[in-house]
Amino acid sequence: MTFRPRYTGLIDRYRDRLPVHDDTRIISLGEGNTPLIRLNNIPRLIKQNVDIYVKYEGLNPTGSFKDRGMTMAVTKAVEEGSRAIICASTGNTSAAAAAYASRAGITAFVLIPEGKIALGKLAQAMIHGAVVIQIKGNFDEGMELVKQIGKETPITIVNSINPYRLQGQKTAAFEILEELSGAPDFHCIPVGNAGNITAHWMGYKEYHEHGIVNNLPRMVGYQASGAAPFMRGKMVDNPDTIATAIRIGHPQSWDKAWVVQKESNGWFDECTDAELLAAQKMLTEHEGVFCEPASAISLAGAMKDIASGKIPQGSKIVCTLTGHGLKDPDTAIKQSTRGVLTTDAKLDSVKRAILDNLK
Ligand code: AN7
Repeated sequence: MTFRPRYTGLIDRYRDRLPVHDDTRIISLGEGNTPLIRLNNIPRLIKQNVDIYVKYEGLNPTGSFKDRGMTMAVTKAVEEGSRAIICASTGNTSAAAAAYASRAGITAFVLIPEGKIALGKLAQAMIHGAVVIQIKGNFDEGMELVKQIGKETPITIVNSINPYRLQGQKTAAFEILEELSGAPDFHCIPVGNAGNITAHWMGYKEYHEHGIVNNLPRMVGYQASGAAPFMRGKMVDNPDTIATAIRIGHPQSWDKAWVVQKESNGWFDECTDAELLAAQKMLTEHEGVFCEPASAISLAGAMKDIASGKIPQGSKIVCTLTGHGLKDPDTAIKQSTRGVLTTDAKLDSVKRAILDNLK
């Protein structure tokens, strides 16, 4: 019997494509290597002849794709002698920053918008011991404050304006290319600050330029209608959506994402909260995959663009599911149709509950 070496995280796996040295102390929690799941039921349900895969990034150590960038950003912060990191966050970045900071033995300061962060993410930042600063403002205002603090103090910013973040995140594209032995026709992805769409395109192009694959996907970025600066063609000052992760009106990678759109011959589109919630539910009920509301916008958008013919029949599509559904238990419980049945602890009562609910 032969044993494969233990998976120790994406920096170790893609060491020669990432900015690390042989003696760099790697701060890792075993991130990356997430499943690419082929949807078996949804294409049939929507009566479309397409091949859809979901890249389930919610299975990273802190439950979102942010871990890919955070392992790199915190590794470099520690290498450069930093003792503290800071970020503004709609939730997932703060959870990842908090976890990787405790792994490294440094301090994380996180600025979050008061009342607009999903419960699981807040719990993560708190339990990992981050200094959680709730501001009476939105993500965009928090981001401006963090940039000021970055100028005035030696604290390292770990938002995606930190270039190491995108380096780590590009590895998601490597994994997809390896698993599919080439690029999908379309890559559909939620867009908030637009760091992730930018990082994926970097990863796709890198393998293409090195001749590892010979095709590239068209990148399609989706935003929530109430927070869709790429659709409006300008910044949005009061973004709002139930998908709090992407409640962002001033994307930090604005210029970079427009380049991605042009180079990949892709496009941006928007979905309503009702559409993204419906997609979240469809994935849970028909595929057994639980992602958070913001993540489901990739599938919601893809389904719209398939229905309209913008994504043609026969296409191979990858949708990134950026975060785990457990991040936002409140929305999940509100979305559940069946609810919970309460009965006496008696055989008859339980039997009746079962018989009444047989499919
Ligand atoms: C689940 O945590 O910006 O377009 O502060 O948590 O790279 O910003 C989160 C973003 C998509 C958007 N899906 O990615 C934060 C934060 C989920 C997210 C996005 C986020 P970008």
